Amino acid sequence: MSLIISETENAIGTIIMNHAAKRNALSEALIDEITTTLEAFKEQNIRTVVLRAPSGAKVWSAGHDVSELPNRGRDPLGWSDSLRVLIRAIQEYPGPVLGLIQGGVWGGGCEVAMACDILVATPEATFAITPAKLGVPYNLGGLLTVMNMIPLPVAKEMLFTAQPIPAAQALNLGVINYIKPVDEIEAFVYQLAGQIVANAPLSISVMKEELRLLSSARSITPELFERIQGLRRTVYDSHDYQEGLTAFLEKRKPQFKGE
Ligand code: LCV
Repeated sequence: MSLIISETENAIGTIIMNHAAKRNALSEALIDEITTTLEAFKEQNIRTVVLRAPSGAKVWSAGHDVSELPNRGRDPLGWSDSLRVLIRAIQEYPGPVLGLIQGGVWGGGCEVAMACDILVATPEATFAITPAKLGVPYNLGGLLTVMNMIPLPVAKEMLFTAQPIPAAQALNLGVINYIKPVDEIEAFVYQLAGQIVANAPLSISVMKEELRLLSSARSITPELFERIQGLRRTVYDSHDYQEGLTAFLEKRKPQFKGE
């Protein structure tokens, strides 16, 4: 059974994440279907993509599929991790990806939403960045996505508390472009998409890539990179990382010891 619904109309593609039983947890299987569809959209010269959950969804995405995170001793967010593959597929798609957000957006799902180029959310939508809840050492690229989208004090609050922020606050911060009621959001998003596909696709896709390259341009020395990787390793090698995974899967509160 497919975990997404996809459709195309007038150079606009739609991908509906449709794994309600797991609250659209970003499993390898779900991510494979999304990235495969994005590749197919590229072949069909789809100029703009809408990424969404089914209308009325209470959860847009529950984030990384925790049951697929590796046990301690292995970087859970390495380059080839499926969540990282999906983030890059969205950021590198040669046309704007519009996030139509309804419901809760959790963890890696938040980063997927923030990898989209334009975000429109319903008033009930919330956004939570949750590595601290699980004991996960977020990766550099992921933190850069967060830093590029959210002012540092609020980014730190979201990362350190792992608590959701409401759509209204996300709008005030400029993380999302619009808030629209559930009975208006679809028409609004597709009208926006229509405006985009009426413009020059080459100009837009190159500007999107220029902005991606400029926003990710940071100088970091090999020594600094290795120091950061060493720090992250102390986290994913830790008791607390294992405890975070185990507690989630056992549906209980984790007991973190700081070791
Ligand atoms: C696997 C799940 C998940 C899930 N994985 O429904 O950003 S990082 O670094 O933290 C990164 C590693 C990451 O993204 O980690 C995941 C962060 N996500 C979260 O912390 C959200 C975890 N999920 C929830 O808090 C709840 O599921 C929400 C509030 C999203 C929905 O609550 P609701 O009561 O509607 P359930 O919790 O009953 O979940 C329904 C089924 O989906 C599974 C969950 O285990 C349950 O499966 P069973 O029916 O087999 O028990 N599920 C939910 N999230 N991230 N599986």
